[in-house]
Amino acid sequence: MHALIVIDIQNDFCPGGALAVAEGDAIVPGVNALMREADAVVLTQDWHPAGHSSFASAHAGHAPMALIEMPYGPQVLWPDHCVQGSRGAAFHPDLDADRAEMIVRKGFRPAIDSYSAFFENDHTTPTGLDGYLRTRGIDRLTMVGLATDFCVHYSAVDAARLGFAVTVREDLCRAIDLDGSLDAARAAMRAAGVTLA
Ligand code: VGL
Ligand code: ZN
Repeated sequence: MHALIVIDIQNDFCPGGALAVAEGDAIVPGVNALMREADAVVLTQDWHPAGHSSFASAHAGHAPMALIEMPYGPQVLWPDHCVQGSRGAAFHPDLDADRAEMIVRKGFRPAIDSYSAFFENDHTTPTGLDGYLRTRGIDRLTMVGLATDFCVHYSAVDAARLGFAVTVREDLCRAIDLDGSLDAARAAMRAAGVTLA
């Protein structure tokens, strides 16, 4: 069984959004088309409480895109984005979200960020997606979405480590590319056994 995992195609990651990824909206038609070929479609939704610890605004003296040390490791500080219930946190209006059988929300714990669809950034707190996929008999994953070098990257690496066969469709992803993060993400995904297509 094969699932399409659609990562964070939300207004805030699209042009005009709070953490806009260049051409983030350009992938929507291709993602919708791919949904029709999958046995199951899962969407992820970045879903932060106001004042989340990954927001630069929650750390006096730090600007967005600064890197700080959190108890669980290094953390990029982001502009406020994907606040629960906001328009920015909603899926892109053209995304065929009705096709999804499961929506995984992540990043809702105030003190910890979550890039991966499987684990929070401490790499140990699970989201429950692993159990959902396994109990449905799903063993192959195709990943698409935003952003290639953060949430897609961490989700793909975790999925491969958990034993799924993972393909990332790079043509249906777009990157933030912060200080070489896209090249680093590609290398990490390849090293984890992820197929980049
Ligand atoms: C993401 C930064 C912060 C992503 C989420 O979806 O890649 N990036 N929150
Ligand atoms: Zn976020």
